[in-house]
Amino acid sequence: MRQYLDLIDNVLTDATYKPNRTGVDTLSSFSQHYRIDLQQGFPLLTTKDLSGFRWNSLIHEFLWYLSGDEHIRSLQKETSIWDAWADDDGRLDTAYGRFWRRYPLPKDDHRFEGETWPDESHRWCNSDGTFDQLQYVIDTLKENPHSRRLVVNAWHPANATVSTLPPCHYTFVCNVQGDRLNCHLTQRSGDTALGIPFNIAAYSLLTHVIAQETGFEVGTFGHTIVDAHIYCGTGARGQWYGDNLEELRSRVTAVDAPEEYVEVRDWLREEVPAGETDPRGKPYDHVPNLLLQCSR
Ligand code: UFP
Repeated sequence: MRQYLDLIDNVLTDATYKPNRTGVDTLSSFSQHYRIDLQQGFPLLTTKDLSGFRWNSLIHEFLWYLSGDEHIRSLQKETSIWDAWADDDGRLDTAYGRFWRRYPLPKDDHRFEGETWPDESHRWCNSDGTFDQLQYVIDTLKENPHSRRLVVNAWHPANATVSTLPPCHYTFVCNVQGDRLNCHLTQRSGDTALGIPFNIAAYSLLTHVIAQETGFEVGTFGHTIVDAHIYCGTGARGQWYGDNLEELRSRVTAVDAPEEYVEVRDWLREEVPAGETDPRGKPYDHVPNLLLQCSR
């Protein structure tokens, strides 16, 4: 996928050497942006192996986001990717789905006079004093698709100051043009070689799911990465990419093989059976249809 290869090149060209909290230094660049036309196919990169258990993890993590759970107990049965960040009971101090589906509303005595807030009986409020951003976006796409307010925000400023891993991909905006649904993701920090291929796949999947749910064709995925970096040190993280940039460069210029897309899609169709339920026991009805749509 040309856009991703250009992204890597742009990061390397524009980069500043930057130590950071992980102890493995990065080459970092500021404010990278690119767009992918999802009509051209599903952007599953082959520069990073996203097949097999990695795709399985991605799908289950994605379904966990949609469920709105704040803990990872059900997710742990499928993947260990969040284990390091959770406490012994499986609770996380920052969970994307919790903010997507259950963003905290201010308590009564924390509301200023003159401000308008939805009360508990409001259609997108949950009984636990939280707000369902994702449902708001889905309903509004059906009722008022030209709205320019279709924002889902996973960033809570106060939580972010104390969280061990505040959201990287912290806000997305849906936008309709004609009969197509576009999705724009803003990411504060992006590990271009390792994390970004997963982020692209997850948000492309999200765009497919929302488009299917609301009756639109998929459109464009737009992505802005504020700190787009490549780890370049040695040690655990450095080794993932090889210890030198030449190896990374040679890996990212190996352009995708279309057969691999097909292989992963076939695998996907088999692995996520119809009727599977989310942690609250609700069926993921959209998943099998989604897979058919992705495999067109
Ligand atoms: N990171 C990603 N994508 C993600 C995710 C993390 O690229 O979805 F959760 C990377 C970005 C960065 C690190 O290299 O993980 C998070 O560190 P920090 O919080 O210091 O930005």
